[in-house]
Amino acid sequence: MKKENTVIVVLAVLAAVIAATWLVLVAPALTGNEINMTRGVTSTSASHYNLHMIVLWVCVIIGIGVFTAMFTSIVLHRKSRGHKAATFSHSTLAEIIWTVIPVLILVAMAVPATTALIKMEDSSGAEMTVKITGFQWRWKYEYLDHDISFISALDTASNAARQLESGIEPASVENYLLDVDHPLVLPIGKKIKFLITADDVIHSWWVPALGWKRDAIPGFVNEAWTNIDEPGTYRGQCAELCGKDHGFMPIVVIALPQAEFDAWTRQQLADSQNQQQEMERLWTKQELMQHGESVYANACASCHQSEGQGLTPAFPALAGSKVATGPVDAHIDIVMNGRAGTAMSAWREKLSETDIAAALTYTRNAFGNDTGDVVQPLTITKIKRQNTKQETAP
Ligand SMILES: [Cu+2]
Repeated sequence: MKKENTVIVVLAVLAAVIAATWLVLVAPALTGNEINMTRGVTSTSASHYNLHMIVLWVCVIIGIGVFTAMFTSIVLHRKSRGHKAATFSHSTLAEIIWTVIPVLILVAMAVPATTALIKMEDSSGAEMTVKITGFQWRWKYEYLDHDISFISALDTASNAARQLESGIEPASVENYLLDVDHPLVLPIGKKIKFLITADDVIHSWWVPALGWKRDAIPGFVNEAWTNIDEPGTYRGQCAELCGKDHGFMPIVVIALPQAEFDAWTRQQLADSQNQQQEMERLWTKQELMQHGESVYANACASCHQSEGQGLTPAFPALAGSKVATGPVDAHIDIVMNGRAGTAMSAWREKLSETDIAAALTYTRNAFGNDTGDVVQPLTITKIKRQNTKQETAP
């Protein structure tokens, strides 16, 4: 090879290697932000990362080849050195080469990609199952093997800071819009299957560190699985545009060693027994008003506004409204089952019986709605049981 050619080849190789090294190593070290794809914490995310790196290096090698050829032609075969353009218009050999080589490269990359995809879809041999249901705008988690279920919604601090009138600076809230009241707690080193669905519109359950994302579609049950390697807190979000508060339904997964997970499940069962007892006792009006105020702030205020003034035309005012000051049975029905054709969704699965009773009592006695009505959690429980009976009756 001529000396000039060698210099150009060496320069092209160096440029490509420097660019790739910059992307993968130097830029993250300088900026503190990962520019490259992250490795994640599961076998699935690791296989995606490895695939991505293989493809990246294939691209680097192709880049070296193409740029070397290009710059060799531009610099060494330029017109000013007396070179004339070739006049041939067809070369069967060249066409065969530039078809066969890319096909071989693509086939070589498709083999590991397909293997990873098949493994991702295979949830057989799972040791526990969690059902995930998306609602506007919260997630319900049901641990099918442990008799545990709860709703996970945006945490109170983020929820307060996102309301403009609160005057709270979002930057002052840690993990702003990425924290929830009840995180999904999972054990590490265990194959966990997820059954993912939705109860209103399409949502999408996505935690990047796990290495996948699945749509939650009403009427469909999508499957996915994970096996988390390291304990930690992993955050994600709903990844499907699902309405007004789409940006406010984060996901938090806490991965714990098995023993800690077992302790957590025992605590959850004890808590749910307490909740059951709370639901069955008679509450005073003052207790319901106090609890109702916080339920209202978390669940109702984003549409009906903090002082019940509403946001016309989509979200009617509750202050002085016919529903909140009218017959209590009709009010309970709207809150539990929603109102067709409006933005009011059904809350029976999204809030506990105690929360629904407290929110009803609060809205019927706050904002100048002095009805004096008290709705007991037990009343809501009875209505819920009746409805369930009617739905399951043959
Ligand atoms: Cu959503």
